[in-house]
Formats: sequence, structure tokens, C-alpha cells
Amino acid sequence: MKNILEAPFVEEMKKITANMYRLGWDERNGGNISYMLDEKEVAEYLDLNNVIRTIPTGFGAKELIGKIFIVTGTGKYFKNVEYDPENNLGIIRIAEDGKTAELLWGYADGGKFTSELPAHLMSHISRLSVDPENRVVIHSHPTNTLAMNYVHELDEKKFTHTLWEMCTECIVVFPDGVGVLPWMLCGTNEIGEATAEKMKEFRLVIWAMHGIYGAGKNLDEAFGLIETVEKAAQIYMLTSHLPRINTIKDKDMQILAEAFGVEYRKDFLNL
Ligand code: 2HA
Ligand code: ZN
Repeated sequence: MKNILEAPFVEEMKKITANMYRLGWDERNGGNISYMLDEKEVAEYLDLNNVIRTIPTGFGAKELIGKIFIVTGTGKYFKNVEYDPENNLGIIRIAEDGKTAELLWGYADGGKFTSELPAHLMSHISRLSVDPENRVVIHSHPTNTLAMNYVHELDEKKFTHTLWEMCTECIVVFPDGVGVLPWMLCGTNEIGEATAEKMKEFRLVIWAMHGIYGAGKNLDEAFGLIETVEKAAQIYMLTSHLPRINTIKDKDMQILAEAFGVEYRKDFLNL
């Protein structure tokens, strides 16, 4: 059996959490990540018959029975993952009943997965229904994205349109736009269901005045989506109080989307 602490997926989780912490997006215990793993790959590092303990998830996810995820721990700090992965991360498998998580590794101090697991697993189900290659869901509190929530209308079309206007590549990176949920209580099945509903249409979902969810085929893709929104939000926060002299026009965005051959939300442009 190979050493789990040297597994590429553990290394990736260490690097991304450290990176997000350094970007200032994941203060204290803010943010959480779930990453679906390949069973054969995990079997090189762990005995899949050795369930350390079982933990109820609080809801049914029959679509994910048998799937294995590496997930950040509840109350744990992104800042600490790289130094102590075994306490701050866990590897879970969704049991036959769809409602129980089987712990295969991690949460060594008796902890458990993020309180946002419902939103994560429900989002995985939604994304997989439209993209069978989706593997990752990331939740984070990026600073400028959050700031923009306080000063910009929380309308999906208007919010996406503003972000697209802020950097030339935005419409190419997230042509599907950004979904927006109103302020809701976090950590509940309700916000999980609302997020998952949006995830059928969007890979990015804003939780108003809280943060953002991003989904993708790998950590890079989910992170890159959030990073691009955050960059656009930063440009917005740097410029929105100043007279606007120049802008990327809707016609320019259409030209961009067509040049890069992306399927974009035409209804989010005013052509
Ligand atoms: O886990 O970010 O939304 C901490 C959070 C909850
Ligand atoms: Zn949060």
C-alpha cells in the first residue's frame, strides 16, 4: 500500500487550500472543498474495506452511492491543511443507504466533513447530470466578489453582464454566467437544494453576502472559474466609483464568444 500522505489528490488539496488561504479568500474556517476520487486510485493508498467509522450526512444522495470524496473538515482552517492533512481532511464513501458517509481516512481527531456537505453533494449530483466529467465543488469567500454583493444588484443577468464587462476573457471563461442566490441560512439542506438547482444551469453560484460556489472537472477548473470572477469583481470594485470612460460593448462580447466558439448566455447580453 502506498503512503496516502503522498497521494497526488492529498497533495493537490494541500496546495489549493494553502493558495486560497494566501489569497485571503478563506479566513478562519471559511470555505470548503469536495473532490470526487477515482476508486482504483484510492485503492492504491487505502484498504477500501476498512471503514473507520460511519457518519450520517443528513440527507439522501442515492445518485452518489459508492462514490468516494476527499472533503475538508468542519470547523477546520484552510491555513492548516498543508501542515496537518489527516486532521483537516477526510476521505468518505457514500454508503449503500445513500445517507451515510463511510470514513476511509482522515478527520483523525474525531471530526467530520464540512457543514456544507449537503450543498456540495447536491451540487455534484446536479453537475454530473449535465457534465459526467464533473469532479470538484469549491466554496469560498473571495473578497471582491463579496464586496460587489453589497453594491451591485443581485440579479443574475445584470451581475453576470457586469462581470463579463470587466475583463475581456470573462465571457470565454464562464460563458454560462453566474447564478445568484439571495441571502439564505448556510449549512442547511434548503441552501443545498437551491444551490444544486442553480448548478444545473451554472458552474458558478453566488451566495449573496456570503461567498461563491464553483464546480469543475478538476480543482484547477473550479478554482480558475472562481479566480476569474474574483478578478472581474476586483476590477469592478476598483472602478465602479469612478467615471467610466471605456467599456467592452455587448457587440464585442458577442464577437469574443463567437471567435472562441463558446456556448454563451445570449439572453444575458443586450444586443
Ligand atoms: O465552512 O464557509 O459556509 C465554513 C463556511 C460555511
Ligand atoms: Zn462559507
